[in-house]
Amino acid sequence: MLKLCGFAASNYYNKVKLALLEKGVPFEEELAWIGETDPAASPIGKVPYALTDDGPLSESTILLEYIEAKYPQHPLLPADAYAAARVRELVRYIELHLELVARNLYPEAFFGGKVSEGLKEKLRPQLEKHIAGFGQLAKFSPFVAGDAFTLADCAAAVHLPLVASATKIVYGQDMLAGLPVKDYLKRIGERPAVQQVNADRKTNTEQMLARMKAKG
Ligand SMILES: N[C@@H](CCC(=O)N[C@@H](CS)C(=O)NCC(=O)O)C(=O)O
Repeated sequence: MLKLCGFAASNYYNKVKLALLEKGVPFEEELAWIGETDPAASPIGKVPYALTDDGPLSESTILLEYIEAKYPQHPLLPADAYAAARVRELVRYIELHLELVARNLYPEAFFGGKVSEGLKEKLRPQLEKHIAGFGQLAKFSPFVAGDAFTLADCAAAVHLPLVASATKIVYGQDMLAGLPVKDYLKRIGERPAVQQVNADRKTNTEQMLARMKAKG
């Protein structure tokens, strides 16, 4: 059985967990904090990674693609090549152009650290541009890529809340507020799989913060 390794406070871990739950693929979870990962499975120590019957695998989007190919039930990519590419495009925008840029703000937004004014100034126009670009692609009708729940929703459900709250805390403005993200998150938050991911995330985030505090 597929073993998903990492910790449930991680948005990248949760992206994969959400896909597994939505597809109804049986899996186990193995807790691995940063610094406790298996170097044979995750060569640069990132989570998530998976231990599969075929072997180890890292990188969340690669895991999604593997799971999709291996377990075709409840597909999270359209059969049509172009429609599937549009879903992948959204995943890439959400991650590379939104989350990875906003991630620079997390030390100050979530972990009691400070981000330099220079960096904040630099990131803000990037985020504005990237969010506008994402807004051009995203449908929210009712799902990110259109009328079906796809891999783009697995990414959106876990990353968009972080982008919204990090920008709100650091810049005093939720930079996603111009898009129908709040309603969307509320809507998909009604799905049992999303509820499970969010409940586990809350519990694990408390554990993570307690561990960080204990370590100092
Ligand atoms: N591109 C990676 C990103 C994963 C990632 O950044 N995970 C974070 C936790 S949310 C992590 O492992 N951070 C520790 C590190 O980068 O050393 C993926 O999609 O799996």
